[in-house]
Amino acid sequence: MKKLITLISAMCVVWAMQATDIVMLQDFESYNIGDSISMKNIYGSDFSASAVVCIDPRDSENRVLHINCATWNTLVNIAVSGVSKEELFGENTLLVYDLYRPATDGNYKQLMIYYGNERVYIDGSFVSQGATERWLTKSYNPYTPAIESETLSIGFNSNNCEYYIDNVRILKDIDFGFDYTDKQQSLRHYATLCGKNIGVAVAMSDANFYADIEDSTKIVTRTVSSQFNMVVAGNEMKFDALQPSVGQFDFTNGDKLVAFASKHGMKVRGHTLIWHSQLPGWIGAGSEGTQNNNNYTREQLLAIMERHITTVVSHYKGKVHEWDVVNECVSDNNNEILRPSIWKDVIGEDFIDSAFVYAHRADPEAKLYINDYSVEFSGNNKADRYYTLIKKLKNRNVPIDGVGMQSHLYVGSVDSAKLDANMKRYELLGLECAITELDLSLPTGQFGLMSAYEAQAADYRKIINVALGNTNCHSVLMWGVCDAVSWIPGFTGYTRGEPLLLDSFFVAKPAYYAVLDALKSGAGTLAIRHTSSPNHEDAYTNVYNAMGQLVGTNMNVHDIHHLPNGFYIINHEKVIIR
Ligand code: 9MR
Repeated sequence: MKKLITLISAMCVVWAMQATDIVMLQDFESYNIGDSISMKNIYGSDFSASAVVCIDPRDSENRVLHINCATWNTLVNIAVSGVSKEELFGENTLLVYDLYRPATDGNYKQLMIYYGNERVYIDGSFVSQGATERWLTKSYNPYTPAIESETLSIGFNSNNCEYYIDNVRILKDIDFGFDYTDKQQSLRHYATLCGKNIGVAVAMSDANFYADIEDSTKIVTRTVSSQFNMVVAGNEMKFDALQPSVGQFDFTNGDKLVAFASKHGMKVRGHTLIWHSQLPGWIGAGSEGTQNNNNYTREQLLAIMERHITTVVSHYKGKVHEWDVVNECVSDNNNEILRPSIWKDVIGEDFIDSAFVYAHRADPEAKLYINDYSVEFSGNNKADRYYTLIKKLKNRNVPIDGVGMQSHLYVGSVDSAKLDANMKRYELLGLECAITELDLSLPTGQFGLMSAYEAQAADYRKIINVALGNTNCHSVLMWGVCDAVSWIPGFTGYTRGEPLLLDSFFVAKPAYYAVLDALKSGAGTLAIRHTSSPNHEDAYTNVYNAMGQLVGTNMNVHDIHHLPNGFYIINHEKVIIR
């Protein structure tokens, strides 16, 4: 419980969390050490498991529940009192608990939450439960059950797991800081007005996104669809996900994402066709992507590449707007251009040319991108080697349309002038640019400090402003919908985190308002005619001229493109069309 009080007070010095009610269902403090909590098997079968109150492995003054489970489908029963079903499962309610896993606990398993006999939450798949040997806060927006019950059952679907839980609680009537139902309060609205794509990456393990994908009332789905006009799969369109066995393609999750995007009038970015990482085991490239365990020849590997790209890009033809064709091919070693990989080492440097040609043949309309990290700022060694490589590709007529800058950045590291110069040099080559995986992380020591969130907001604003100022930059995508799902904490050994626009409970941070404000100002001053492929679905109402006379009703970006040059008022914003 002590941890939670610290957490709440940390949140209160920040932004809107004060308005949210927190109801503790169980913190285990009223139990004696050694007390058992009942468990159940969801099928009523015999089970082998125990749930015993014990001392927190990290804090001798705190009591927590220790669960050992040897059988599948076996959950812990948590009594629910003083909270109605409506409060527990409201649209703006999150069920939250703290989870601690010892080093020996198996990682991939499936979380299930039952309310009485009805399942109200299940992980979309057997997914990673995050780091071991530290407390992690998990939050969920469960399904509304048809039944009444007094028991919530929580557990992991695995036949071998050990974990601790604490502070099972609900956050109700969450004040997200913005109104999801008002489209004029959305990033998407103003980005569309600016002719830009504002996107987000969603993954299988993200707040149940893929399981909730058809339920527009869920916090995660309505956040993604109301705030963004572009979406990219965090992992589900990578080589290992799409072709797990040789010649066997699995488009299940990719198709779900495409259907979601189409339903909500969003574009899809495809990520990624050829990469040294997240390759299926059958390629035999090993964990570093550099081995050739099957001794493929250049011709064989080219055939594998051609088959994968052709099948995937043809499957998504007309549905995936742009592809990261080659990902992270530039070396982190200043003395070489390309990183070692099975593709580069066996095929040769022209694997890049071939990948782009195969993709272009499969969908000539799709925009084809190269994509990499640490390539954002002109003058940086890797950024300059990336530029040299791309210039050569362009000079030999490789069908490349755009340059992806991943932008996994630290707060305080954004140099607007260098980012701007970088985008401009690509414009001179006739190439588009996109900020493809934006996150701006803070050191853990700065979590909770308003000054840190303001510095983060300032960096987000800088990036949006550079994107708005460069007509060849059409898209900015965030690498994750909220801080809880970011890859940064795990990747940095929990030394950095909180890099996104929304906090772990989907509440808007200063960074969100900075991006909204930058897009709003951009919508007021940008030359709308320069937009690329507007989202026609986003209709606007009335357009007035500078004299205040109505010149059009129910206009969308497409109609606005055809207005004569001049000064207009669109949705209460000043807009110059030139
Ligand atoms: O966000 C992805 C994370 O869930 C995966 O574990 C990780 C494995 O490599 O890939 C992450 O996404 C990466 C992206 O595909 C390419 N650029 C770096 C991203 C962060 O690692």
